Amino acid sequence: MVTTRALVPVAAMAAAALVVAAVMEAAAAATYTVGAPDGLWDMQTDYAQWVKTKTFHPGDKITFTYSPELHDVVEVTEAGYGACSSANNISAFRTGNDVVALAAVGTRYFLCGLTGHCDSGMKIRVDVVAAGSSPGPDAAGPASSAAPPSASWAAGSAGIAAAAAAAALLLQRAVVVRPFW
Ligand SMILES: *[C@@H]1O[C@H](CO)[C@@H](O)[C@H](O)[C@H]1NC(C)=O
Ligand SMILES: [Cu+2]
Repeated sequence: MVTTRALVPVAAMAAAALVVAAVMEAAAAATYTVGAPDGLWDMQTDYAQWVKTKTFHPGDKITFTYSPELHDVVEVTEAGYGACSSANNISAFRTGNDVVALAAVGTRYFLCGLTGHCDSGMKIRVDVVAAGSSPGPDAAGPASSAAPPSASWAAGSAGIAAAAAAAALLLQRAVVVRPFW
């Protein structure tokens, strides 16, 4: 049936559109409050542990929330991070609610510039990975407002396959019932 064949590309396009929508949903930007929910930007939080529960993608943001009388935020190089030195910093913030955009893939380093704080562990290394990259084995973290990308992707993929199959079936039925539309 010629009409059915003509509709196959339409079904394929519908399925493709659903896949595109799912990819965009999976890539939706997230904002993470550093240290939350158990801590913030403070002297107690284990940031190496905290980042393990997250996967950061380009477009995400991190927010440093703290009292500006007690702390600040300094973005530094890897060397500055290792040495706890803000001397050659990349940028510095001290509003108490500093939002930093993670625009590109790469590693970002932040520390508190107040004397002794970085040495006490108030430093964080943030690895920003390409969208679609799966998180590491430790990444199944608790209490993130955003669902883990791998989980949402798996759920989304299953839903898309079902939706695409349903769309294709509906299109075929439409041809049988109304051959001349
Ligand atoms: C950042 O570096 C500049 C020099 O480039 C320096 O003047 C400034 O004090 C540094 N900021 C902090 C918070 O250390
Ligand atoms: Cu501090």
